[in-house]
Amino acid sequence: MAATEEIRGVGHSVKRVEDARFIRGRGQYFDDITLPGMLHLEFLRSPFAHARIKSIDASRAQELPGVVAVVTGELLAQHNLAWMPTLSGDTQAVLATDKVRFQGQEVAGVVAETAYIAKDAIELIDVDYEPLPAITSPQQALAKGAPVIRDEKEGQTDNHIYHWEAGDKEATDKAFAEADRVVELDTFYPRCHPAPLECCGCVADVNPATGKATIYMTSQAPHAHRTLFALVAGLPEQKIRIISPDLGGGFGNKVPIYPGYVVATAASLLIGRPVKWVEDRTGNLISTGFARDYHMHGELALKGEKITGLRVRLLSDNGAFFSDAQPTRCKAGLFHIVTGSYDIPAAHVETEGAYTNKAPGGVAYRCSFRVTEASYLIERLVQTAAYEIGADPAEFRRSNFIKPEQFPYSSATGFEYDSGDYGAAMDLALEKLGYEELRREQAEARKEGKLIGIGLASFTEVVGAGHGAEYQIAGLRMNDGAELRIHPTGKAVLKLSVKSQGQGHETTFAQIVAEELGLQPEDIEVQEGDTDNTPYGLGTYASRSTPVSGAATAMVSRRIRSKAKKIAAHLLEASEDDLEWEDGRFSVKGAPEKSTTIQDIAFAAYTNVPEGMEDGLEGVYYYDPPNMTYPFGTYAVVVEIDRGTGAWKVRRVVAVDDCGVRINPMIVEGQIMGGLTEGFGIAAMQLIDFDEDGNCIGANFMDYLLPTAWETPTFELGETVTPSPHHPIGAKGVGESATVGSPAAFVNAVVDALAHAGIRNLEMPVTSDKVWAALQEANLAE
Ligand code: MCN
Ligand code: CUN
Repeated sequence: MAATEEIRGVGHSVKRVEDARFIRGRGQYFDDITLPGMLHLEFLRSPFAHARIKSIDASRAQELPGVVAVVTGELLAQHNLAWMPTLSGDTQAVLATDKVRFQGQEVAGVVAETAYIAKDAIELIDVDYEPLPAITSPQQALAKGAPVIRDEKEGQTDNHIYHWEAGDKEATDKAFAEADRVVELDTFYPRCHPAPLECCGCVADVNPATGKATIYMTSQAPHAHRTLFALVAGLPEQKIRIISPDLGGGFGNKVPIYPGYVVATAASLLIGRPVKWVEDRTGNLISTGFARDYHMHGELALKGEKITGLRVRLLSDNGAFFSDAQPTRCKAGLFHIVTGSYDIPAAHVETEGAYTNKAPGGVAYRCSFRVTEASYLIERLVQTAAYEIGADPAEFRRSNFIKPEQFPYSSATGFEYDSGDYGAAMDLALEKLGYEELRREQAEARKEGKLIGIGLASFTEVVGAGHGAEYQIAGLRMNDGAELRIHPTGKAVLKLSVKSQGQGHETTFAQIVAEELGLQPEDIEVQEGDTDNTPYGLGTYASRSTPVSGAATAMVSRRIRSKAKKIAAHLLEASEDDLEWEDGRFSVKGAPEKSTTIQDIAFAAYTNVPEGMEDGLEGVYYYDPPNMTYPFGTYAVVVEIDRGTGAWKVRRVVAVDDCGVRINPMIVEGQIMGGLTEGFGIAAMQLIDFDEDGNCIGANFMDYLLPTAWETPTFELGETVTPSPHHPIGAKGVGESATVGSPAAFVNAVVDALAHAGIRNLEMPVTSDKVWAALQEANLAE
């Protein structure tokens, strides 16, 4: 019986159960779904970044055999669907009506019997455009006399979106006035794109007889999407069923609602047949949620080796529609951790957002609401400060870290860090790296004309939104549910509101139940993604599944355990107070032979409950976290620079992460390696750029470079464990940590190789030509 075998609960590297179907090609993605009578949707996209639409003539397309309908903005407008609300209270065009506002924007959709016919028909649509000047930077956007991109918005007379600030301006000004030194850094976190292997898409099936809309879609947040569909389209919520099947990666790209989902659903509703939309790679790269595009200016006030103040000015390029997924309290999530791992008494941050003629987006890509940018800025700034005062970057960090006894720590911008031991994580990283020895080697090498750089990042992240009273998206509190049913034979089904895109939820969430109830993980099936069959919750992003839904899972298991205890007392004819719980069984204190297993209890729950008790062993729990969780770590990177070409090679990467208690250490390490690969890609090569006409450069994988196995360095991992005090099992989220923390470590490493010659900054992606220019500037080129 199970109880004699070790329970593979929290802390076990259980193999990923989902891989059994993935590696056999038996996953089911939305594109695997074919329904009878299904039609195909393709989009005509704008060739211009900014142009007025004078007319659209779709008659030739309409006549092509096999074309069922051409959907234009004008048609959608008749149903009040030409515009949709964004997650941050702006509006976004579903299909362009008056103007196109970025290259690649959806102008019309063709619905046809096959995708090939639909694509051919796209070519037959004649659009008469009047090109307008394109705005490709927020500086241009905010300049006097700039053409107004959002001229359709009432009262919008410029391209400015918001001004937010956080912290104490007066205290910060005082800290700077009293500083003995001020260190500054201007840097730009360029636009990049999550580029999941599977692009976005859906199959929308509105049944004309029942009125039920079943939408199979690439969604990281199926419940939130269903509610938004109900609000936007006016469909009754119980008549909408979102099914998010297996996803081929998301990385934040599948959080927003895109025109494709809306047009496919509207088309299915109007035509009465299922409609499939499959986005192609270029469509994905040029029109869906990009990330970053953030101009940052940071200043540190120093007194000796102590940081006494931080001042930050930000300028954000939000593209043509402001569509950040924006929880209320968060504003710019950057505010949460802009002071990083450091005890900085005064801070003040101001941020401006601007519209440009670029695709909307802004938050997504393995970050949590701009914390990636915050982490990058502070980790680049502290390194700069260390050079300026002639301190060792590691020691400088150490003397400014928040100390373990200061937790829970209130930051200067008003957030409470739950727990941390930054020194321990850094010590372990330095030890693994052999830091002292490497510094000696670096100095020796320099004498021989060789350039070695050592870069650190001691990041703090914030994940797990997050306290429903303060964190809401589109008015919805950011909570998550877990529903657990134990069947008579002691096997269980766990249903979750979150949605894995590859993170291994089916394995790890079963382990949480295993830990709490003493069932083996293989006896627990985890289900996600179907809104008709899972409890409500806001979904998977911002590494919130473990902090929120993971907590709900632990809590619902405990709720069930307390009912199980009552049943056990009945079965053992003992008082509840005399029972002990261990490894899946209750036994009578002092009489261990008198015991009953969770499996026996499950059977009794349906056959032999105490009088007056309701049958069954199941429950649902909606978890509202009391606070966010703050994972952290230190990443260390060693690089060598080729003085002849500016090429840089990564010699080593040491990554020490602390995400509290690790549920599945193997999966956590997989998350970290994946995240480090993306951090490396962003630092070294991933760039979505635009020419002056607003043409997107980076619209395919020839131009938008992702690291392959060839370029990706080897990672050496380490861990420390500082549990979250407010999470039921002490876990913090980890999915994004490595992408948040590592870009600064890579860039710091390259800068470090040149720092002795006065180089302080290189902009991402740090390509060889930029390093070559720096080598020239520093008289180090060979
Ligand atoms: N985990 C654990 N112990 C912890 C923390 C996490 O064992 N202390 C496990 C979890 O149980 C889960 C995985 O690690 O199986 C990630 O958990 P978590 O940190 O809670 O993050 P989420 O599940 O909410 O995933 C979201 C996060 C985000 S926001 C992006 S973006 C991202 C990421 O995960 N996208 C990914 N990792 C990804 N990994 C894959 N393969 N594909 C993506 O699209
Ligand atoms: Cu910011 S990307 Mo993840 O939160 O889905």
